[in-house]
Amino acid sequence: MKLLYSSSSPFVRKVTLVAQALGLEGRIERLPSAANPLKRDPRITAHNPLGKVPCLITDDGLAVIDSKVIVEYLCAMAPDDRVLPRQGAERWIALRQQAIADGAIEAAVGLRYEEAVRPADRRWAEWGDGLMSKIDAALLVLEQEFVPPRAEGVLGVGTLATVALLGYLDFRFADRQWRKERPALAAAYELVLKREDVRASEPFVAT
Ligand SMILES: N[C@@H](CCC(=O)N[C@@H](CS)C(=O)NCC(=O)O)C(=O)O
Repeated sequence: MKLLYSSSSPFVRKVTLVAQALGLEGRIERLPSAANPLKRDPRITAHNPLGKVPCLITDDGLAVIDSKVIVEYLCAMAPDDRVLPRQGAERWIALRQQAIADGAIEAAVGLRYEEAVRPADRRWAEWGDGLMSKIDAALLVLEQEFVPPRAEGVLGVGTLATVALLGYLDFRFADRQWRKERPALAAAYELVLKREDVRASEPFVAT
């Protein structure tokens, strides 16, 4: 399998964390790309009309797009109830947590584009505030629902998506200091950060 990726993308990170948890990371070749809402990268658009990463190209040549769908694809390849339960309430709780974390990531990426891509004279402060309030509300729920992390062992998709969110907030929005408002989530996150597999996928800007 091949993964069109960006080293700073939180959605790519979530997929990477899930692949690691399932023991599939060694089967994925990573292809560099430069996703940008304005400058479409032909390396991505050749496979994904939306021009977004992550995009997983299967061994059969199918381009699987959207991180949630890629997570489903990987979990179908190497089913593991600890990552994503196959049935019952636990499955829907895990998918719900992923959806909340993903929605907050979407807001954070949108905010990043507002700050890094939109010309300063065309920005609208209320729009940015609206995105930030989605992130704040998601963090409140995730703090209540974050599965107490273990120092070792397999983490579930809800936790992994939350890790991708928190890592991205630290990476792009460190000045917002989310830990002040959410100390319990911060304490749980510190435990997860002790894990080598989590640290190995921390976001960075490729040079
Ligand atoms: N819903 C998609 C969102 C993916 C996404 O927004 N990726 C960003 C990078 S973090 C991207 O490719 N942006 C380029 C663009 O918006 O055109 C997913 O879960 O994979």
